[in-house]
Amino acid sequence: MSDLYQDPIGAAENAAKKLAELTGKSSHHVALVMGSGWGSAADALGTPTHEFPATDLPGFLAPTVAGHGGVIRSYDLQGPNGRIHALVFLGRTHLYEGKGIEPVVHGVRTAVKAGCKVVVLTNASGGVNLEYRVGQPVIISDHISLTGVSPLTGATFVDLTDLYSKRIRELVKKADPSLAEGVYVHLRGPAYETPAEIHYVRTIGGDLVGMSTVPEAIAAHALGAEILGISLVTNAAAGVTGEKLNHEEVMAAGKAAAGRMGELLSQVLPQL
Ligand code: 8IG
Repeated sequence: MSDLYQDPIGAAENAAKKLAELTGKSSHHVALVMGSGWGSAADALGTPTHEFPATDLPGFLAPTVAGHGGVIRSYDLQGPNGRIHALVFLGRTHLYEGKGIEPVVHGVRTAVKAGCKVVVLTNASGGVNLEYRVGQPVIISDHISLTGVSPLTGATFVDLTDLYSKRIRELVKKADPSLAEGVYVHLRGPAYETPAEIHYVRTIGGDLVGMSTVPEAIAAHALGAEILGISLVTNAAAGVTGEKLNHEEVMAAGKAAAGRMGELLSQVLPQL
């Protein structure tokens, strides 16, 4: 059995093999990672064929944050070109948990090794762009990484020009033309930013701030997957309103918008 830290790709292959055993599906086609508060959006996909704790697969850590489930579901969805197998992760591992980068990207690597050609990454974020409102979903058009951490090592010079697939973004905007697009800026956390840091993020071209998604997008894309990122603005970033930030407010805003997100995902997913 490959060690997650010594041989992360081998570890993902092991997890994919166990996934195939547990679901009886030799491959999956699309993966979805559900961020904070997005859990009930997954319910709009219908009844999963399988559901189990992520820790049933090798290499997955037990979750540490309230509302970050650590559950894996497999769905059979009806698409225009037949039935597709969708793999859904409820909850993810974050860099701020302090376990290093490998557990953060193990889920998406497992998904790609299980056959997923498309990975949908959802998250909750702070709105930096002054036009954004709490509860608004934003399609991620690009990102800026401010963590100094990459999931890749060695001479892995991956092109990130079209990291957040233009093709898929156009499909999503066709389904909901009211959706905005924005640049997601990744910070390690777990502290939220200072108002000065948010001013800096806005100055360098950021629209959203958050603590996830970027390493997963890079790791999945490096293995050949196409990426869609959708961010739900659950609070105004520090200094935008003068209000303080709290985790409960974030979870509540996520829950409130889950219905709209669920509809969007169930409409778009089968087409991917
Ligand atoms: I939800 O304001 C959520 N996640 N870094 N800043 C950062 N991450 C976040 C925020 C925020 N809101």
